[in-house]
Amino acid sequence: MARALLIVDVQNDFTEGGALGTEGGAQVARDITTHLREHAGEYSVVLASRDWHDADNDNGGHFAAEPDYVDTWPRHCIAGTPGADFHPDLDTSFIDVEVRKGQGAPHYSAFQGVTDAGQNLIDVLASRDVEDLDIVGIATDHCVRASALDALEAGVQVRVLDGLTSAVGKESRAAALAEIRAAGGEVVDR
Ligand code: VGL
Repeated sequence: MARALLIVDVQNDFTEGGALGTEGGAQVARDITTHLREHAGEYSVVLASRDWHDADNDNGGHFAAEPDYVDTWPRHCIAGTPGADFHPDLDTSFIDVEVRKGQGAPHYSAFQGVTDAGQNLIDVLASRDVEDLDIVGIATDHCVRASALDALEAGVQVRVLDGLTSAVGKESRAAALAEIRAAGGEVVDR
């Protein structure tokens, strides 16, 4: 039985100063790096996702000029731009497999993403006999939430390391963590 770590969307646009910056996002990048340096040996594979949107369309209604910050958002994580880069304080040398999601679509879950070779994370986990998944990253109440729920749905044991996540809103964060617990996931500090 193997355990994997999934790092969700630790990108410049989701950290302070970015198009959709979450409070504490840059600190999350640093703390995930510390976690990797101390715990990388516990993971058989380290996965990461990036939001990777098209520049020339609204990505399936995901972008809006007057966003509601629930279902519609300002433009963010445009493919190939600095906003879509990993935060510089995340040590990307630990990442074994990367998926990108959201090209022309309002994707939240990392499980909607694919590798450059077209593989999704369910297949990556299955091919490596991973049954336990730790999830960290941004945003707790959106992409971390959706990724955790998809992993649970697929029969993977999920632990969200909440101290290594940052959120868009305080109440939506609490609601997301409750939803993850109700679906069978574990929430721990780190
Ligand atoms: C996210 C809002 C819009 C996230 C992505 O990464 O959690 N949030 N797009």
